[in-house]
Amino acid sequence: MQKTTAQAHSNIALVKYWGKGDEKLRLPVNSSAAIALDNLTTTTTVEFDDSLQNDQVELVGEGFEAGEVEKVSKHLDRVRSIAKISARAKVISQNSFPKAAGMASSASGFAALSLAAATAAGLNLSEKELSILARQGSGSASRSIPGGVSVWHAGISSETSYAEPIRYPKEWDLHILLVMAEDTSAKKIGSTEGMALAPISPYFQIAVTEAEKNIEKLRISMSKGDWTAFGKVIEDECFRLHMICMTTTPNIIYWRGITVEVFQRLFKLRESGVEAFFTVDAGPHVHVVCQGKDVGKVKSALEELSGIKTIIECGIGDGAKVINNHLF
Ligand code: 2P0
Repeated sequence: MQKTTAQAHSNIALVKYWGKGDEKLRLPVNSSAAIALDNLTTTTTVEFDDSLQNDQVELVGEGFEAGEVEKVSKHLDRVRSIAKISARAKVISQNSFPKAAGMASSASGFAALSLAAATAAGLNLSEKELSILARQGSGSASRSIPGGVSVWHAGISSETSYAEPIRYPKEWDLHILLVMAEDTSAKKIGSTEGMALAPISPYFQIAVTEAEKNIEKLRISMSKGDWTAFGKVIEDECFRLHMICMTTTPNIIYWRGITVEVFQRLFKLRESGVEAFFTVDAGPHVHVVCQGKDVGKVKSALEELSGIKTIIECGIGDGAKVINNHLF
């Protein structure tokens, strides 16, 4: 068994995962689609060692909370079970972005952990098998295995619920601006907890049906190179997710004032012919999806607003990969 290090990127959903049909296997109620973000990366080194009594898990510079260590150990159990080994592991992980900033680290985290642990355990899993494995650690991690632009098929079983890359028009030169809000004061209800409440919404079933339609619309817009239609799907999906959240009990509003101000500024920018689109996950920050040629104009427009902490510019990230630079 060899010490292995893997790297994976976070991803932003264009068609959202928000609800599980099977909690234990992490089977989603609908398919979803996402873009991997090249500047948001997790690097993880894993080594199985027969002399260890317990798994040793560390997140460089930040530390894990107790529940998170347990989740990592449970994920290592999945790998041990496939590889038929019992050795405990040393795991050190590092994010290129601060966890406390409220950006999704579970997607890149479980994707990197899956590849590093599987390889360290002597397994040679296919991309599909790795996506299935990563999904069980954290749903969105399934999409960080292929990277690029990917679709996670909801499936009807563990073996049929995985992500694969889909083609997108390269000439769009897709860029994602992660607009970080200063105001993060909203009550913290994490994604796992928030999505467990989703079926309470009276609109939930309709929303699930809409998500599958939106996957198709997204595919069609990309195959036709129809940027405006692509953007309409992204923004409809943002509202679909937040409509579910706002109509559960308790009602959840992840947005802050600045979140809506960014929407309004992008609407205004559209009047001048610059089409940039927004999407928001379980927090106040906005991901702006735009074409490379428009990055400067979008940034200048957003810089007029107060209440933005910082803007992180990302291109499209590649899939999870093994690298040679170990963290220990
Ligand atoms: C997504 N999110 O599609 C959605 C949209 C956040 C908002 O997937 O419970 O950490 O570990 O499977 O993957 C974040 O939730 O949830 C997420 P679990 P996960 O990206």
